[in-house]
Amino acid sequence: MPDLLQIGPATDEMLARLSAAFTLYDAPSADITHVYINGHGTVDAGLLDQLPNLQMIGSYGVGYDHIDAAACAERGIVVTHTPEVLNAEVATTAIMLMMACYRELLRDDAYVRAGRWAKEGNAPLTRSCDNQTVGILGMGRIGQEIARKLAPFHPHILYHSRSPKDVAYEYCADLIEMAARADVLMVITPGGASTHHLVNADVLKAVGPKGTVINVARGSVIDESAMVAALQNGDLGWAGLDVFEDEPNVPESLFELNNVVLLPHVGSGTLETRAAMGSLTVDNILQHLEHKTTKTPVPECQHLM
Ligand code: NAP
Ligand code: 8YV
Repeated sequence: MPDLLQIGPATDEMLARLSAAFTLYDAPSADITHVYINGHGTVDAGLLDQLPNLQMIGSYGVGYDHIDAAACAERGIVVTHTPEVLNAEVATTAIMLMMACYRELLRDDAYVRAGRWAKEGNAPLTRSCDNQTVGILGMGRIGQEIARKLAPFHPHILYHSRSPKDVAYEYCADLIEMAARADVLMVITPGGASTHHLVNADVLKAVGPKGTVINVARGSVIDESAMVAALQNGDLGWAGLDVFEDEPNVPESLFELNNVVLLPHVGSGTLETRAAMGSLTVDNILQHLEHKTTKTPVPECQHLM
């Protein structure tokens, strides 16, 4: 059987399918032809040098900023990811974070648990999620799903990306201008060098004390120190965060703030969606083994198929 390097955990179902076709290893060697990687490991030129016979990498997740895809393509190694199957789940997470911020879900839950309702009366009023101006940074597969799922809340949708898309929402060529107009800035671009600290102190200032930032993209897209400072001093109103710059380490100063909702990178983390991602990841690996083709190569590797 051919040799597969497993980087990070996989479900029992994925492991059963992979081990029926490969011998699985947890360390690199010259005999490895395929790699399975959970979204959180790293594949760089140093690792590729230790895998001279590598043909294909199946990554469990749509974002692949943890893999040097250009270096893989140069060496003829195909990288696959899991687009589309998680759009709906990640969009739900983004909207859930927006609602938790707006309706003070965590504050009011704590209010009831602490017995304050009976002692002090009704909790303070919150803000409505209806009729908000939502600026979506990254109008790709997931950004478009967020816009569609928000429709019952009658938002005015603005979006920013490097180029306009074929959608019915208002394109903003200037990110700061969009941030200034938006009540909520939803961040859903890829990670990596091209988006590093795209949401900087100036963008956060433009969102402002009455505004909310939601990040379900990558922690690297927001200047986290600037965001923490803005949340602490009231220059930014609220933040709903699924992702952080140095996961799983989260700045402890965020734990003391009441104007944040924090999640441990679970945007796609339901049983149903993770099963679909797992199936697609393994389908790609097995299809490559049998036919040298794949279902969902990353853009950098499409010419290799
Ligand atoms: P996608 O379809 O490729 O969409 C990405 C969007 O971002 C496009 O509209 C793209 O438009 C825009 N963009 C890319 N670079 C940009 C830049 N430098 N400045 C402004 N806009 C930029 O990707 P997707 O499937 O929606 O996924 C997006 C990302 O979500 C993934 O890469 C991943 O990092 C993250 N994600 C997170 C979770 C989670 O669990 N929290 C789950 C899934 C995905 P232009 O190319 O025109 O700029
Ligand atoms: C996963 C993700 O958490 O798809 C992505 O880009 O960030 C998430 O869906 C991750 O890939 C699984 O470890």
